Amino acid sequence: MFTKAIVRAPAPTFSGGLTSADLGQPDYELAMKQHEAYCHALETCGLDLVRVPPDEEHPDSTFVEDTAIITPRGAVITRPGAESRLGEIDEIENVLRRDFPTLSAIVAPGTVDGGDVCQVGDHFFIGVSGRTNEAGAGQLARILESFGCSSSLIDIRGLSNILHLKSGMTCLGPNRLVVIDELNGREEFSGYEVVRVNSDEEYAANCLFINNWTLVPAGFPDLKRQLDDLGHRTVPLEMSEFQKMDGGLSCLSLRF
Ligand code: CIR
Repeated sequence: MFTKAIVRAPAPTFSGGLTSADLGQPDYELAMKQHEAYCHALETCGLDLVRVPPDEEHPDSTFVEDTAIITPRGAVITRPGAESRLGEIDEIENVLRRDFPTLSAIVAPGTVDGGDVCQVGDHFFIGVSGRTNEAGAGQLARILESFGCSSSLIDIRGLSNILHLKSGMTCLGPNRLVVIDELNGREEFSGYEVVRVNSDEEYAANCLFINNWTLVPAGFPDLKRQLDDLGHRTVPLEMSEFQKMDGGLSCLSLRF
């Protein structure tokens, strides 16, 4: 069970962040409303929120997930793969120190974005991507091993449609994965029950399982129906303004 989440509202500079989505400029006021609804949903799931002040100098800083990996056995400060995001870790490190007196860290030349790290019980899938390099993935694998956790690397560098591993897959409970077609069939996922995401609903692969609630982006009825049929308590959330900046549901919080 998760009890807390770190969140950071978008800064007024939000629209200046990195994006490849080609969906137009985000509306800042609407992004703030969507973020507040997201925070409210996390509270409904039973989480206490740690609200970090917005950071105007880092337009992507609302995507806090990329700055740390948190496990029950320890936390790791990442080293984000985009240079413009490197400075985001300082404030998150200060906040995490309150709960994790000992923090591990990814160091140069390694880079890791938290969006590339998918936890399934004691196992972690680590995406090697345009943001997470092999050096960073290797460092993270060794740190996780020291926590008693296993990991496997999944190379997504050939997939142009996803930024991070978790843009294309999610873990929903002990044995269930939600996976886009391009990632389906990988041998790393054998042994898991796989829910397939329709090719026209790929964005919905980034959903979020918290304390028996399943947050899903609004507007993707096929995946919602599949999850409802499997007994998930789904909560649709409007995410349009974050989608414009390549961000999904998991990116907006660090849960522990
Ligand atoms: C970026 O390109 O870094 C941000 N605009 C989006 C980050 C999304 N984060 C995530 O998927 N974990």
